[in-house]
Amino acid sequence: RIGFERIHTYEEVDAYLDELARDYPNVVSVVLGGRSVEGRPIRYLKISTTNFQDTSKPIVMMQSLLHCREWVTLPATLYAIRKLVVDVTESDLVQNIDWIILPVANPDGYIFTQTDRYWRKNRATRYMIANRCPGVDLNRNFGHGWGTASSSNPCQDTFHGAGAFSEPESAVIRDIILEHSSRMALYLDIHSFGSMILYGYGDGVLPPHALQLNLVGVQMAQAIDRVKWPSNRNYVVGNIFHVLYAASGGASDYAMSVAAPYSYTYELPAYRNSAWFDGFLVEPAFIEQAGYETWEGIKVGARAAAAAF
Ligand code: 0X9
Ligand code: ZN
Repeated sequence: RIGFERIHTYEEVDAYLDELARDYPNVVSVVLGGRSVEGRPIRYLKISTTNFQDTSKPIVMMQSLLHCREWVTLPATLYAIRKLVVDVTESDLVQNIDWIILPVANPDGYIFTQTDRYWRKNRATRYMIANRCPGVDLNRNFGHGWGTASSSNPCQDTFHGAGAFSEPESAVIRDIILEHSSRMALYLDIHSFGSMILYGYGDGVLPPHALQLNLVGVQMAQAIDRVKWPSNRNYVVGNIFHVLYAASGGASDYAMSVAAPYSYTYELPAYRNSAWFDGFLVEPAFIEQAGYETWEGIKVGARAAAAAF
């Protein structure tokens, strides 16, 4: 069983996926998408009342821990899984939508953060210089605009790798998106921190449906803000380039460019009390709250994207 009293390990999450598939065989299946640089399984859940056979249904996909130090993103996806499978209070979400949920997108990095808490990238060693500077920023390694607003220096936190999808971790996600491209209604890449809901593209170019994207983004943000941790600020919604910075090769940009009309990067808040200054560190008392309030936004996005599908 998985609770929200602490943030769980890769091994615990992996075992939990099997447990869910065993306990809820009619709605949950576990899929091995591929393996990380260090050979760890990258596994995701398919949640569906029709075993993904009803191709008229929209799909919502979400993932967390692409950036492995952003720990609070994991309980956010685990909370969504719980509300879709274990503690179902709004059954339309599972009846009308098929879900793909990938909780640990960067398993090597996540394990590395148990000892080096601020690691962001994967653990690729093939770009190292004089045995230093491993790792590719997986959120600069996707195929939309690859290499245009990212670093070619392996020692940087935004190092983009040898080419689009040079890393197995991003290739796994690409393959899932492409396999389901015709049905992908909403794609959510969950990051932290900053209390933002961002959409593409990372070079500031807006897609034709940008006003719709912004509208649904604001609706999600308002739903979260209504129940948010009181001392946290309201969410900011906008194009990544215009509200944050230029960034190429992002997962959500790629998903929007090939599949999902609604595609966002969530930047969850920094959950901390006054004595807590680092937004990547998560106070245990806020873990369940993070899941609860993020789920309010996800529901709104899922229903809007499904209605437009
Ligand atoms: O820089 C990033 O990868 C994300 N911010 S973070 O602080 N979690 O590193 C924002 C990425 C948003 N990218 C696109 N929508 N393209
Ligand atoms: Zn991130």
